[in-house]
Amino acid sequence: AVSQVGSRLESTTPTAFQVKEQVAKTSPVSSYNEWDRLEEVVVGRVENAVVPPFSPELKVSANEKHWDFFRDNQGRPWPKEHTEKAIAEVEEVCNILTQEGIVVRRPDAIDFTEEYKTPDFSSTGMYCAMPRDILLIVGEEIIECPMAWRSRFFEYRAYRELIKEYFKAGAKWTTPPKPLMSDKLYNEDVMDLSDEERSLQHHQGRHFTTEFEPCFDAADFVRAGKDIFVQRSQVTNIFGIDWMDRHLGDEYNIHLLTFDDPRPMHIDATLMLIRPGLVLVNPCRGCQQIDFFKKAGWDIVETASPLMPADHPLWLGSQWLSMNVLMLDHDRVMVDANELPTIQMFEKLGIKTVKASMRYANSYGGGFHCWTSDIRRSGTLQSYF
Ligand code: DAV
Repeated sequence: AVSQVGSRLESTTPTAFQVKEQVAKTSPVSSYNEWDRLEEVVVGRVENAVVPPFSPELKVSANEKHWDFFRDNQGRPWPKEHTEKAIAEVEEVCNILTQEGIVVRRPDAIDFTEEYKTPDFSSTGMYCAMPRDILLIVGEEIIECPMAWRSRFFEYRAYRELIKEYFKAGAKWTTPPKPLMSDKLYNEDVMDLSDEERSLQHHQGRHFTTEFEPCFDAADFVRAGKDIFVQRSQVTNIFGIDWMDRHLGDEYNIHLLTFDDPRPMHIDATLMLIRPGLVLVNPCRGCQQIDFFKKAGWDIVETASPLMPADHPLWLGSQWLSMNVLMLDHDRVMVDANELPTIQMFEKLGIKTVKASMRYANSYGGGFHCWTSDIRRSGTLQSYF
């Protein structure tokens, strides 16, 4: 069928066979873990970002002290001065990465204010600041994750120009089933529970998202070659994890981790894989399966205390973004210039620190790891366990 289609094309259009020839043998997308030498990375944007609706999914994730902010500002641009400072910080991050010889790509700052309506819900958008949430890179494949927040339903539009380009150059491109996001995906009452009660229900298998349909954010997964770790969070359900497990097949092992965390959303301020044999953990969010790493001979290091000032507006995310670092290779880490204890911790571990300030960028819910998605790292698929 392919050659028939090709033969009907205009002579100026490449035939299917020629298209295949043009595809590079090596994909521009190739990343199997969190630590091999970084060659190309997508860095998010907060330009045109909009405060998401004050919805149940937001309440269950954002600290209660910011609820008034969200109630008052939903659907509007985030505070201008703060956003300008965040933009400047992220520009500096891009400059540093470029100086390190890493190719930096950016999503399109599309309009997020427009209201959209599907048969199941309506919403306004949010931003394209956190590529780590939406783009899951497994080897040569880009997976556009079916995220659970209604305000993020159309976020993929900001990345489509980039993804099409990567596909044309040889990458594999997958979009898992899009969730309907009807009310059936959410246990709304979970947002009103105390942290204790929410944690209890979480460990008993009842969460903010139901098992109505698959949903997952890329940032709930961390990759160690053939072993991929994931948590069941407010935005990633078991249905979604099963989808990923079956999709990736026998070549990969998906391991489900559980943590003591009343608001689990994204694993990368809870457990971070630094390099083969070294896992960084959040001392306040115990991991119930940490023996898996111990038995494999890995060193488990508790991250240093964060220095984020209590009065700094962290609308999304927590002070633990201090451990949300980006490995440039086995021996170099990008870390917040303000987080001295974390810097000293890495230096003691023999890992050189590349420093930049992300305080204002942190306010939108992410550190270096969240704000980026590695497109290409050197190295191949390996087993580390
Ligand atoms: O745990 O502070 C970090 C992940 C955001 N993408 C937290 C949230």
